[in-house]
Amino acid sequence: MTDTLPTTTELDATALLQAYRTMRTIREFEDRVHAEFATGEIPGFVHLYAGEEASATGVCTHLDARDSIASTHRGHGHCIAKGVDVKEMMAEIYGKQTGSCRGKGGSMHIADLSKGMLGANGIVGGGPPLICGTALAAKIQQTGGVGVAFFGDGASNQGTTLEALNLAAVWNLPAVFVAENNGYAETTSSTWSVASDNIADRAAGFGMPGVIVDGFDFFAVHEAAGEAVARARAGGGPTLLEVKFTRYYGHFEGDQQTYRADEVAKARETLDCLKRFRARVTETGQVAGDDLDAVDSEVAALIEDAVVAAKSAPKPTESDLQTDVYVSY
Ligand SMILES: Cc1ncc(C[n+]2csc(CCOP(=O)(O)OP(=O)(O)O)c2C)c(N)n1
Repeated sequence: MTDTLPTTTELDATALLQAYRTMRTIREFEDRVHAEFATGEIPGFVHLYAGEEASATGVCTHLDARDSIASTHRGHGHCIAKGVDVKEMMAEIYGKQTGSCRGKGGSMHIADLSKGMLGANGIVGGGPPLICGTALAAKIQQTGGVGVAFFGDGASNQGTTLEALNLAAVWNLPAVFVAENNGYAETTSSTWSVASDNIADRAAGFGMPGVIVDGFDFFAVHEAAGEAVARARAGGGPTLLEVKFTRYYGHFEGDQQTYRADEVAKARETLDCLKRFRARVTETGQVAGDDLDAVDSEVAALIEDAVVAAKSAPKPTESDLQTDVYVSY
């Protein structure tokens, strides 16, 4: 939680720009979906990830094609960080045929198995057990792959999550459990619902390392996640990371947020992960401000294109209801 210079010195300018591009893409995507949702054109429930970009990005920077992630109902950031096509994601959110799941999943069920993205998930606590499955498969097949489960503070109280932590430890799985503690499960404060000061403290009960990270600091997340992923790949077993931050929007789009006060404005102003990243890399001379500005423009154009394409794409037809119902193995 300190503001010291990055110890993750292996990130060169190209890698730093890529990390910034990912975080900026998530932010732009989320801000745009927020605005578009208000027009009434987007069907279904939408839960936004803005403010939490450093977590998905800091973790997924360490992952490659061997690795898989399981997400939550707040899954857009995880998808983008794992490389799911942004245009397909936007089309999916609009419920269109060109979407990642042909418009039949929507925001809460975007999945792309070809990218190791097992799916956003409407079931709170649904991701951790899935990751035990992929991590076990990776271990048995000796692929060197790692499974990463993202889940919220609310999900940390689900039996499924606690069982998954136990199994992962018992089976010594190549897994990383990332508890994204944004302070609330819907309207319930984690200070009220989590029976320990920190979710990471629970790791001791499973005999695995538990690490608390400042979720507004990309470098802190990147460093902690790097250690956890490396340990998992080397056969050292699972880690529980707790990433703490504030979500910028309501629990879902349309949430009146009567349960919280001015913490969001303060976080946006003083803690924001993109502002902190920009300040750090420009102050150290690692990346020029102009290069970051160029990424901003490139990302803005990408999101604009994605929205235009999504709006004009066809909806699924009645016969599409009969496809993708069963999966053959
Ligand atoms: C098994 C299950 N129980 C309850 C719900 C309803 N629900 C949806 S989101 C949510 C809160 C989740 O909070 P948290 O895990 O902290 O994630 P966050 O929304 O803060 O990212 C709940 C209770 C659900 N979708 N699934």
